[in-house]
Amino acid sequence: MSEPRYTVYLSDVSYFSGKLEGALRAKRIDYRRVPVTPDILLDTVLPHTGWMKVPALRRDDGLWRCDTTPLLDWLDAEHPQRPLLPATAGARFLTRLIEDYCDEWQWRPAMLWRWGWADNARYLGSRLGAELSRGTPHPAWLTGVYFRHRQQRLFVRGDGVRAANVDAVAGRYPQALAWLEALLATRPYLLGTRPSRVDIAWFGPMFRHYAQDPRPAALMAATAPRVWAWVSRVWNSREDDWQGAAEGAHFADPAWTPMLADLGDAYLPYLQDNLAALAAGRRHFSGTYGGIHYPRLPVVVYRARCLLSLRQAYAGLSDPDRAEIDTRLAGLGIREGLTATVPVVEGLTAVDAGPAHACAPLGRWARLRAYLGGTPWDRFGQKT
Ligand SMILES: N[C@@H](CCC(=O)N[C@@H](CS)C(=O)NCC(=O)O)C(=O)O
Repeated sequence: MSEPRYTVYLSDVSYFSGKLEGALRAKRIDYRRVPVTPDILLDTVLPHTGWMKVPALRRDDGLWRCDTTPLLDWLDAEHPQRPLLPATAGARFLTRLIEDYCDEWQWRPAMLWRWGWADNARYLGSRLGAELSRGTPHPAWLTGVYFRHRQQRLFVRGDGVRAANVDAVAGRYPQALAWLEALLATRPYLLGTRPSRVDIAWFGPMFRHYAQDPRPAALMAATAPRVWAWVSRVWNSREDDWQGAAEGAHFADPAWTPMLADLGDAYLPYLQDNLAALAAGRRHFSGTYGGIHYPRLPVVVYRARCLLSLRQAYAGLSDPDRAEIDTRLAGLGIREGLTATVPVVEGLTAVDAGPAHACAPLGRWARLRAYLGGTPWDRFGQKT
């Protein structure tokens, strides 16, 4: 049997690794799985991609790709026979918006549900500890305790979650379940009869976090059986899904409206404030988004780049496509969020569609710092 063309470096607990694997499986592309260890991250992934992040994909000719959104665009162009992106420009644009929202705005509640309760956090800490102690002299339990605290410090408290807003932030998950339950009442996949990028976008939070972490999984099974079944359907999607005519994209369905309304009401204002804070040279900012107050949010450079990408995608639509989108999104605050004047940040570019950036091997201390700290979240996406 020949070796698969692609090797994917991944973690079995990772949001974005699950997202990429869901897409590869839906497109029926064979790949070799390499669960990472610290040595693989430091000696293979980091030098070839510039980041201590998973997933990363290597093609058999040595080409590396990382960062799932541009990576999946590239994969659809390389393998057009089972396209995950919708055929029309308007539906592709709405897909891009929703994917960005799932990647960046659903991340906080997914991290809270994983790390915010001691029982769940202990379980995940022990899985992460086993993964990140392999090949090191550190005991798995100690590594687990270290990474549990690191994740809580960076992605829960460090991302604006406090006693005053914890219930409201946690409530974003049952809210998302209700949105998806409503959509899945009339179709097997979110845009119809075959998997699409919108399924893959929601698969990020829903698969490795919500469907597999014990606490949110129990809630999904009990309250959202259609979502529970859909998670398995995406993972188990089959050749049959691609037979027959593709149904048209269903963004016209009013069941999409509450999700799009949250995008306009909460996510885009947050992205604008993040960009404004970056332009002002700040490291933190506070704000109220979708009725929830978040104190001391970190300025995340990658998300400033996301806003530029979304603005460019909107501006790049043809006049008739933009008019159609504007009609669908009327009153939701999205057009305003994508066209408001924003400050210029010197050197800031939209999310990169090119190959991964290699970086020089690290010295001993830099290796230790990278092992313990990873790629600083707020700087992810800046060229090294
Ligand atoms: N935008 C990136 C995000 C990748 C990412 O954040 N991956 C997480 C795992 S889900 C990671 O590797 N985190 C390492 C860390 O926190 O240091 C993508 O879409 O691939």
